[in-house]
Amino acid sequence: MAVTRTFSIIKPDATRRNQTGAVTKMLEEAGLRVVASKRIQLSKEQAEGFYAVHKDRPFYGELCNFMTSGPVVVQVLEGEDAVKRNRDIMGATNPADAAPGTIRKELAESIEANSVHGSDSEENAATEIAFFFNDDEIVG
Ligand code: YYY
Ligand code: MG
Repeated sequence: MAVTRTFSIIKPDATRRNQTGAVTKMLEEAGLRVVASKRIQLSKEQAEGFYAVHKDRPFYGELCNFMTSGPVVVQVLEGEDAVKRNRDIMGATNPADAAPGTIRKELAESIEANSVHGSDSEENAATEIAFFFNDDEIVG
């Protein structure tokens, strides 16, 4: 299995609860290395652009509002099979369905305020990393 990269967001519910470290610790304990990280306030345009794939879904407007409701931490994670490894430690989209020990089960509030984003494919990971980071901001 190759060392690859994925893109993660620590969402506003988690930054509000001061759980940036708790989330990052779970990512690191799952074998992922943070090779880029910055705390930012998303603009409405950034949130809408980032989640454009969901623009026809009923939750799109609320999701974009939520993602701009407070600071987020955008991160590039590196590790063996990083996309899948991150999705596994994140848990199911709805915390109520997430397995014990996953970030969403242990920390998240609701299906919307679910603490973390993670890329769902290597192709999307590359696109999402480029949305927020220049190459010189990523130090492996
Ligand atoms: O990749 P993941 O975050 O697990 O779920 P997606 O289906 O890509 O949805 C993105 C995001 O949208 C989800 O993390 C919360 C929100 N959302 C929602 O608020 N209500 C839904 N019924 C489905 C998704
Ligand atoms: Mg998704």
